[in-house]
Amino acid sequence: MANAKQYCEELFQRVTERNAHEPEFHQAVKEVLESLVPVLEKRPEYISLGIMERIVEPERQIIFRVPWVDDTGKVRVNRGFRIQFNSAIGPYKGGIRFHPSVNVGILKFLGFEQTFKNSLTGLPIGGGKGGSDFDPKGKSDGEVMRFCQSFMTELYRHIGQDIDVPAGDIGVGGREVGYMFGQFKRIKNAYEAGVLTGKGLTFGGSLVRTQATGYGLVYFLDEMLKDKGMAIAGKTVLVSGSGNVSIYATEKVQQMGGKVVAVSDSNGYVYDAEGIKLDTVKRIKEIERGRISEYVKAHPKAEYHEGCSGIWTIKCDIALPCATQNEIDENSAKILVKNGCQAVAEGANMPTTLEGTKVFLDSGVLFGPAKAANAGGVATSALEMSQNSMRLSWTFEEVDAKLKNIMINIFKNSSKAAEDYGLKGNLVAGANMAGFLKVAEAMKAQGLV
Ligand code: NDP
Ligand code: 2IT
Repeated sequence: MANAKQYCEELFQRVTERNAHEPEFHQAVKEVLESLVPVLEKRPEYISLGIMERIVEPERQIIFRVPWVDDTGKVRVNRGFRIQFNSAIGPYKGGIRFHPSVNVGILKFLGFEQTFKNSLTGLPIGGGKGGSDFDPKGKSDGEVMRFCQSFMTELYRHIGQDIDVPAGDIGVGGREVGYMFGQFKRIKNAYEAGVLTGKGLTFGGSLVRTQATGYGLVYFLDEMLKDKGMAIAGKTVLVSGSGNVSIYATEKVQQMGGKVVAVSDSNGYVYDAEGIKLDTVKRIKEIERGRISEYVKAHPKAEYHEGCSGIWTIKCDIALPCATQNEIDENSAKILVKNGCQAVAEGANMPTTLEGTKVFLDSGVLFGPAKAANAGGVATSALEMSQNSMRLSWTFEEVDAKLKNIMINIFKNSSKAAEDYGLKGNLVAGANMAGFLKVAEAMKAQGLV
């Protein structure tokens, strides 16, 4: 093939035309295609076999109506989605997001990223993502349950432990997974435990799954730092968000001797110079489902500021974006670099814009991209599926050791791929290449499907 770079540029152009009004999907595809040019120069058969055209096109996209009744008796209608992106290496696997911003473009970017991330884990899971524009904020437990039941009443026909295995993401945690599992079991009249992951520990859930994304992120960060003779102990850390990923990233940083001085939510951020008291954050977010502004009531010396991007103006050694996509733009990246930030590891999916990523890479900041750094969550989901198939449960220590090992391997494989293609130290390119190669080989072997 004459020119891999030109091929990728033309393919990207077609992707933007065929998927108009989906800027997040374009962003995710652009980064991957740019990274893969050196691979395609060496392996032109991936172009001639149509692997590239197929890898940017979801295998199946499902969109459905979700009607439910709120506590006042009013009928509400939301939209449900499942994007079954790629099943070359295993059943579709990926979370469900409930957030008012959810649309097909957001879920396509997430499903696309998930395909490469899941490949990087080394486990047999394909890529998928789903969700709804339902907003769980301010809803009663009864409303959330009725919504989840209605959502599953449509979704159940598309999923299964060997077909597609959803889990949590923004707005979907143990409560929602429990309600969805209950409805699935009732409709199917079968106990198919492996159809969803992130389940409660009393009905097939795995130890460590709750902590896995945050813990895995910090294990990855630790590898990245150790490779340069650095350590987490003694470092000042910013962790955006205050949900599942943020809370358990904070917990692991603290266990390893780092000092987390700020967390946030979509309204604002809290700065606690003495170090964030995680018990307070857990009470506010996991139990009361409240706002992070309430933190200062318990700790009056801490400061609360409106506006979530302000967190990146605080001086730090390490930044862990764990809230949502595009939360660090070029300007925030420049401020972080100017203030001496040495490492960034992405807990959220695509939290840094392409321009922001360039700032970090050009400045020599150690940068762990989401696909690699946050893969611990889905990896532990795959371990949950294994335990469900075996009808066994491993101990906390066993699962945690497997998670750590997986994160070390993801770091090694991403670093090696970058080095193999002359881009030593560029984990963005390395993760994209290593994740892609396994999927591409499987697609090649399976023929034109
Ligand atoms: P949660 O719903 O538990 O927490 C999300 C946090 O991010 C909340 O603090 C929320 O604030 C904040 N947030 C959400 N949307 C926005 C927004 N548009 N602007 C600013 N802040 C926002 O979700 P998770 O912790 O599970 O997910 C966080 C990120 O990690 C997502 O990008 C997700 O895709 C990714 N991820 C999650 C995994 C998992 O296992 N859960 C695995 C891998 C990645 P508020 O409460 O105000 O909305
Ligand atoms: O983005 C992600 O990797 C997740 N939300 C977790 C997916 C999963 O299937 O555990």
